[in-house]
Amino acid sequence: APLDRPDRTNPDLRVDGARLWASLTDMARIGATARGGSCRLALSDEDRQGRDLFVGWCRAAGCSVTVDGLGNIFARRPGRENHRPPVLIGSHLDTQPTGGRFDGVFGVLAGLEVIRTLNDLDLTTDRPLEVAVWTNEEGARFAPSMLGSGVFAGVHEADWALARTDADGVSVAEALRQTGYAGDAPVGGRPLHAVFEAHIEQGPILEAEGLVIGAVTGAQAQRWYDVTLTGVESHAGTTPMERRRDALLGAARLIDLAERTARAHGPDGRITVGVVAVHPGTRNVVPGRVFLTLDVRHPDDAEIDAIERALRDGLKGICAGIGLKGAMTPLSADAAVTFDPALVDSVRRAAAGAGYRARDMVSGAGHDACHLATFAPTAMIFVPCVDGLSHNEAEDARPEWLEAGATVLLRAVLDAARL
Ligand code: HGY
Ligand code: MN
Ligand code: MN
Ligand code: MN
Repeated sequence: APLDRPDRTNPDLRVDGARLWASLTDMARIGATARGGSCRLALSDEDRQGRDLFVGWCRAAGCSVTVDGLGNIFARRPGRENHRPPVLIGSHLDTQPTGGRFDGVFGVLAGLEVIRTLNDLDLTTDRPLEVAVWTNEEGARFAPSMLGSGVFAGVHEADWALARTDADGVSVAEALRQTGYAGDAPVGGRPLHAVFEAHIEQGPILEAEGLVIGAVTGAQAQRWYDVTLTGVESHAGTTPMERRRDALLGAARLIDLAERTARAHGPDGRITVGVVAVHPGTRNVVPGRVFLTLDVRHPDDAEIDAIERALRDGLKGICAGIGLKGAMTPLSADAAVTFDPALVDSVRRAAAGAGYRARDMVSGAGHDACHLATFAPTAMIFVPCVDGLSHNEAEDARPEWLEAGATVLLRAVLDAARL
């Protein structure tokens, strides 16, 4: 029934937490892993099934759905003035291979829950609303991460992104065709009035402080590099240690240097080597070539520059010491983000109006919202996750946390959608 005061001060204005939880449970059945997590790699058949499920739900909720050239999905709910730029709620449905049931999915389905709640209230907003699913946020199948939102926001060129390939050489363009999500809508270039992304914190702070809402003021800088170390393959039995040009020894020294460099720039410096490929990879050949990845994070751009210098200089020294050739190639570099202060404040007020204590915080994880923030006023809403664990099949969140986050999202969106 329509609320007489459907604004953020109305204590009764909240989403249907049970319906949100049921949708998350239905989505989690797609790509469910034996250990209770999710595996829906970007533009895989599981991702296609999840996308199809979401699109069906949006159509059933009265939305029109468009797909752009990067496979980004936009479910649109008309307002009174549809010529005006929309308020957009977005996140991602793709997961890590051993991902959880909430990372990304919560933000997408919280957006759908906002639409469903407005339908229940028979409430028409002034501005149109859109719920977006951004392609390849995780960067697990195709690198770099946040690819679809990056092209939409003008951070990456569409052709470069479409040509990115996975480990089997399948391109983004080919995977879009295979899944039927090679849309014809132009990518980006259209104004958005305001952007919100609700997400689990993927860290321990909110739960440790007994809080349910984080008003995210920004996100840390992150850079991805490809590293190749080249030495000489040789016989494990006949090559004396002092004559070896062992690429894997070089990699081991670089990984140790990365650990020490992150700590030297602590407590916020973080460096991860997630992928190591050894060539030829047999037991009795001294490795001639190693490929590895570096994921470098720090809240401060100057610090991340210093970390990069330390890694480059260190790599040179390691290679000189063993007689290797080393190459460290930047793949993506996202500066530290500051979200829109007015929208962040509307998140704080929406939380207060709904009766939740909130705290400001900076995101340790990267999000699609980070790219969108370079394009339009953007803010994020965090809810806790159990033990702060994420990018793990045991990722968990309590229904009441998710209901709170979606209720705050509803209120902040209503605020932003009002003329
Ligand atoms: O890597 C990240 O920070 C994000 O979770 N994809
Ligand atoms: Mn995510
Ligand atoms: Mn993630
Ligand atoms: Mn995100």
